[in-house]
Amino acid sequence: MFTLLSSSVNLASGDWVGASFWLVSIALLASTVFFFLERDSVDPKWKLSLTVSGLVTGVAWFHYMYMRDVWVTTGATPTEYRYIDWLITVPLLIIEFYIILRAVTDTPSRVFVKLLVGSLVMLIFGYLGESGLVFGDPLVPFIIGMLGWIYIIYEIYAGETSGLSKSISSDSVKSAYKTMRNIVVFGWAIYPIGYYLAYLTGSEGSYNGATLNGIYNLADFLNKIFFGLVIWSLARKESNIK
Ligand SMILES: *C/C=C(C)/C=C/C=C(C)/C=C/C1=C(C)CCCC1(C)C
Repeated sequence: MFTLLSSSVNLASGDWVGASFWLVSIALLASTVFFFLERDSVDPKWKLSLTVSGLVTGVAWFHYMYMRDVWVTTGATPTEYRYIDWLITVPLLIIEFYIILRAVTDTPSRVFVKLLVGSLVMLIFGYLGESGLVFGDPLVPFIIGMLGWIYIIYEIYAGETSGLSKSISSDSVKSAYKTMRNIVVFGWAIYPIGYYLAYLTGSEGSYNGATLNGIYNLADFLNKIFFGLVIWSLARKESNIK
């Protein structure tokens, strides 16, 4: 399956972006194993959340194996790998809100649909901007993508999703919900900042693939692994595991 594993190209010393690909890929693999093993010891009610956390890190690990290999070989990595990964992992992260709310209160499925639509607008326009398809300049698709993200933030802080979260009675579920939505604001903000720095700061041609990949890698560590750990910690507390 992985011709990659037998690749003759190695990480060059001083290649910090390559090193970050390496670090994050191994951490994603370890997290995937961890979330699936831990799933056995929590209450049935929380198993689905841990399954989804493990899928997020597992899907990302798979893509990192490819991105890392292309990076060390060519010093670049296709935008497509990134966005195919996000297209799967972002909806999986967003569904965690729905799963957690559903575990504690009556939650209509439109809550998930709304968050999904926000994520798709954000990702589709982000991709159109980075790939240069359809739009001539990267600013307009960036702004539309930002609106998708802002809509998600509105939903989880003030919209229907937030309204449902008010009926959470358990303190640990309440605090996990708050941490998760803070991650969607502060952790997720790293991506548009990376986009801005890579595409919007200077004249055309100022695109910096090293900065962008380094920033996206850091962001993925936080938003996939740390996010999963917040859910894992919640599931343990709610299952009365010390
Ligand atoms: C695991 C991967 C995650 C959590 C990826 C999240 C990606 C974003 C929050 C991307 C956001 C963007 C905007 C808000 C504007 C347009 C450009 C994007 C796609 C980088």
